[in-house]
Amino acid sequence: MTEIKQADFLGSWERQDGMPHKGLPEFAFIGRSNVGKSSLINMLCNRKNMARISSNPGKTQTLNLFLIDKKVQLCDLPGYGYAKVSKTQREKFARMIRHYLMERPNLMCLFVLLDFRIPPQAIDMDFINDIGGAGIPLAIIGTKADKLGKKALNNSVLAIQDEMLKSWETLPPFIVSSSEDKTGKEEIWKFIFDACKAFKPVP
Ligand SMILES: Nc1nc2c(ncn2[C@@H]2O[C@H](COP(=O)(O)OP(=O)(O)OP(=O)(O)O)[C@@H](O)[C@H]2O)c(=O)[nH]1
Ligand SMILES: [Mg+2]
Repeated sequence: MTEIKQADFLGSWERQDGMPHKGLPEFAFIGRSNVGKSSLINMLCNRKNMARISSNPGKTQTLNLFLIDKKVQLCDLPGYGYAKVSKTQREKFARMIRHYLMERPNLMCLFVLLDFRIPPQAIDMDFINDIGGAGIPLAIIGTKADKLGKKALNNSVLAIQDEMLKSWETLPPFIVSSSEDKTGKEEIWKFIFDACKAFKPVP
């Protein structure tokens, strides 16, 4: 059982350059606005509102960094594709995210979150293909599993995997989660700590 003893909010940044990494491995969370990124980080850290959440999409607007038990960093990213923010703002977020993903020296894996209640969207697949194509290690986390029954959940998993197999030969790791009932918590921490074994400290 992985229990987190300490989770600290390190701060918010608009650019990767100034973000501390303390020579520690980092894992980032991305996905469409409202998919549940901030909620998932809180669930993983046993916190209620460490990463700020909102039922209004577009809540997270900066790169937010958390230090876990002084050995791993988690980064909460702004959502992509939220129609209600201006085009200029969306482009700013896209640049911020891309720069972070391309330049972050200690990034071990990007978790791409997909809402199980919504069929795979072109914007998600385009993002996954783009980032995967750029060689950034990624894993998929399906969110809000508590909202679906067993059969619907199964169908949703299959629909996502079918969509991904259109452009991927082998599927990236796939984890089912719910921040509501803590489904996936153990599996995600296990994934993180296993991946950390391959971390080579960066200067
Ligand atoms: N039922 C259920 N609701 C969830 C779950 N995760 C998140 N939510 C709800 O979904 C809404 C959005 O959650 P956030 O965690 O703020 O989503 P986000 O992806 O960080 O959104 P942005 O920061 O706006 O990009 C909130 O109303 C949450 O309470 C879940 O696992 N189950
Ligand atoms: Mg958020």
